[in-house]
Formats: sequence, structure tokens, C-alpha cells
Amino acid sequence: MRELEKPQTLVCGRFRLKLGGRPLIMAILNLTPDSFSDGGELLTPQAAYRRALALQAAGADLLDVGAESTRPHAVPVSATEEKRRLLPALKRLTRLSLPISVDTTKPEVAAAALAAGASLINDVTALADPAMRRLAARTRVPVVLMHSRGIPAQVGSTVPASDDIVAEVCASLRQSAKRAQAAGVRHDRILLDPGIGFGKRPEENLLLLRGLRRLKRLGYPVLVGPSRKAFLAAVLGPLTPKQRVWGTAAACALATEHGADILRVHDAGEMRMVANVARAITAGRLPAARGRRA
Ligand code: HH2
Repeated sequence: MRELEKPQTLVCGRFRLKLGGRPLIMAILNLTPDSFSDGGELLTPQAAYRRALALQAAGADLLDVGAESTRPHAVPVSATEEKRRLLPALKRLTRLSLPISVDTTKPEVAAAALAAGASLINDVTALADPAMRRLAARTRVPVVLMHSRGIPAQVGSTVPASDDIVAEVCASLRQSAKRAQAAGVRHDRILLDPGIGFGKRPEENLLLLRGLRRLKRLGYPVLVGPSRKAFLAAVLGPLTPKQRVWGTAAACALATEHGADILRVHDAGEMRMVANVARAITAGRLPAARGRRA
């Protein structure tokens, strides 16, 4: 298998996202009461829109909007409740000139979000539901296939250690991609995500971030989401999720060095700067627009 080297364009509805240069910043917008780091902050469409404007101004390339928390032991919500949280905000968010990804595992919710203007599906179960695969194939939107050990709401720190977590995640995501393609999802619409924090031990998250290049060799763009996650506190000591921003910055810088195409983050402005500098150092030159002398 060959690492994705050529620039690739991801078509998200009326938007075109260019991959292969500096990593894109996917800014997280949680419309939940109980997300692990920012639950309850965006409970009205107005609040969500205000935050999205700020994220756009800070340099976000796309938004990832979710209405059900994936944190361990979160209370599952029905599709009806998820849509109630999501759709009014989504209607406003489509006024922005940013592509919107919907973070859901339910085909019914994804279909409603796509109809309301979202143009990418982010599924932490890697399209486990055949109806989700059919929807993705029919609507021709890009999909994020994320690896998780166990059902997201149930995963905790008691998972067995893996002999080679990178190999395990690569093998599983290769299967998920194959399954999606067999259902009609085109190769160039698939992104892979190792699922930082999802059923992994803290040190396994470190190994996954260090081993991103092995995942890239499967030939798909790679998205990674280390933002504010608990493995950072395992390194740094007890910190609240919002105090983990420097740890997130280190993870984003190294993920950039190891070839991440998209960084899924809460602190979009900060990580935009981190990714741009990390990329400039990796490339050994200034970004194109700034490289020229006046
Ligand atoms: N992490 C979270 C949720 N969705 N999707 C992808 N593709 N990758 C991730 O790493 C990922 C994800 C957890 O973060 P957050 O959305 O802030 O928390 P919560 O699920 O509690 O809302």
C-alpha cells in the first residue's frame, strides 16, 4: 500500500477542501448538555452560530457538529432528540461559508443533517450500520471512518492492552474502508481516524499518534482528534479538559509532522497556528502566500 502523497480534493457539497498541504482544522461544535469538555455551552441555535462565527474567524476549515456525546458512560439519546438538538442550529450554520460535518452514528440523523445542508458524515462506528453505508454511497458525501474498541458509550480504561495497537487499528480500518467501498462509497471519499481515546489505554494513544504514518500507508487521508482528551492528563497530571490545551498543541504539532491531513479540535485558533508552524517546519519553507518577498 502506498502513502497518500498527491494533493487530494475533498468535495463537500458546494465546498472543495484541499488535502496534502497544511492540515485542515475541523472545529468541534458540541450541541450537547454532556460532552466531556464543553457540554451545555451551546444549547441554542444562536449560541451555536456565535461560536461557529468565532471558529471561522479563528481559521477553521470545516465544522464538526455533534448532538450526542461519545464520552464513556454518556446517556444515549434517541434519533428524535438528536435531531431536535441538531437541526435548528444546522439551519443557521449553513449561512456560513464552511463545510459542515455531522458527528453521528445514526443514519436517520445523518440523513436529516445532510438534507439540512451538512456535507460530510463523521461516524465514530466507521459506518457499522449498513443503512449508514447505503446513505453515504447514495449521497456521495465524504465519510470519516473512526476506529473504536468497543461501543463508544461503554468504553473505559479496562480494555485489554494490544501487542501492536497501530497494527490492530490499521487492520480494522482497512476492513472498515473495504466494507464501505463494497457498499458503494468511493475510495476518494473515505478518511480514516485512529480514534484517539476510544477504547485505548493512555500509552496506546501515544503510540497511535507516533504511528500515524503507518495508517497513512493505507492510502486514505487521515483525520485525528486528540483535543483535550484524557491521555493528555495521563502524561501531564490532573488537568481539567480545558487545561489540556498545551498538551493538545503538542499532539497536533506531532500529528502534523507525522502526516495528519485534518485535526479535529476544540481550540481552532490555537491549533490553526500550531499546525501552520509545524507544517512550515516539516516542509522547511514558508507557506506559499507568505514565501514571496515584497
Ligand atoms: N472524538 C470525539 C467525538 N467524535 N470523531 C472523530 N472522527 N474522531 C474523534 O477523535 C472524536 C470524534 C470526542 O470529542 P467531543 O466531541 O468533544 O466529545 P463528546 O463526544 O463528549 O461530545
